[in-house]
Amino acid sequence: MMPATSTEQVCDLPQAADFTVSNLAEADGALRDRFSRDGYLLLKRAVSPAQCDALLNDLLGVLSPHIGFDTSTGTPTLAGDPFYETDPIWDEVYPRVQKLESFHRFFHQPNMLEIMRRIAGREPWVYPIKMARIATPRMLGYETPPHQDAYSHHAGPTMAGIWVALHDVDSTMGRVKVLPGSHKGGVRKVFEAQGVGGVQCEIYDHETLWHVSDFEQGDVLIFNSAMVHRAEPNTSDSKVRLSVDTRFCDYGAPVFSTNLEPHHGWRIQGLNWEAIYRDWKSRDGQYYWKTYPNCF
Ligand SMILES: O=C(O)CCC(=O)C(=O)O
Repeated sequence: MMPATSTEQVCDLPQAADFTVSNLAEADGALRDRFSRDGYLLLKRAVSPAQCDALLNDLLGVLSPHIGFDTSTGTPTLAGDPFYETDPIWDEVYPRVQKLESFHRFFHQPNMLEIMRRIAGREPWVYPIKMARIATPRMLGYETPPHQDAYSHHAGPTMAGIWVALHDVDSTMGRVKVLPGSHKGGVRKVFEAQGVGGVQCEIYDHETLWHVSDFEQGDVLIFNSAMVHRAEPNTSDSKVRLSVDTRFCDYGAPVFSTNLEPHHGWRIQGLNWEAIYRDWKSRDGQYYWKTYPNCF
């Protein structure tokens, strides 16, 4: 099957079905079988509103005045100019996001670790790199292109992505979507592309059916390291999508060194662990990754 090598070919054939829905009340075996079949799991409302709101409020605190919150819709809103990863406004606010203790601790809470443990069936190790996504409107063409995390994180097969919607996300707000089953063909060639990450992977001609739905607050998307996923453009007038994600693997699996650095620490001066940890209330868990036995 010939790959489609341009963004146009990828975007011209959009077909979508709803995500297959999973939830934490299901048996571990059923969740693992579906994860292995589809390459992803959408766990509905797996994180409590209280946990989501606590982090959302902290994020909104450091994103002010660029992003506010519409209490009537429960949606973050853009207050000024739009921006995307690496723009000057993003570079101004992102170090403040990265310095939030609650942001780094979010995926280490017991219920989050339990979700990862249940899906992997093994003791999980949470990558130090933590990402916050700020998808603003009026940045069409800069959304995350189709990619596989196995490439971007130099990761092996037990690595998975875990992504959490901190508020409801409707179809105008730049939802994340997945190409079910695409993890089965291994790691693909990549091409330069505009948007977060700067590369997109091959999409084959027959791969036209994406899975996507609106997210509710607390929905968790878990994806296999080789599963192709992307973001839709944010076509709303002023709504902003805020979500957080990281990666995890079986404890002891090889982890590439860049995953031990703060997200964008490689290009934003002074964005290092020392600065991130400086004002935390507790030192617990700081530098936890230093004792990981298998980095390369
Ligand atoms: O949330 C997004 O826009 C992108 C998420 C993503 O692609 C990822 O976590 O790898």
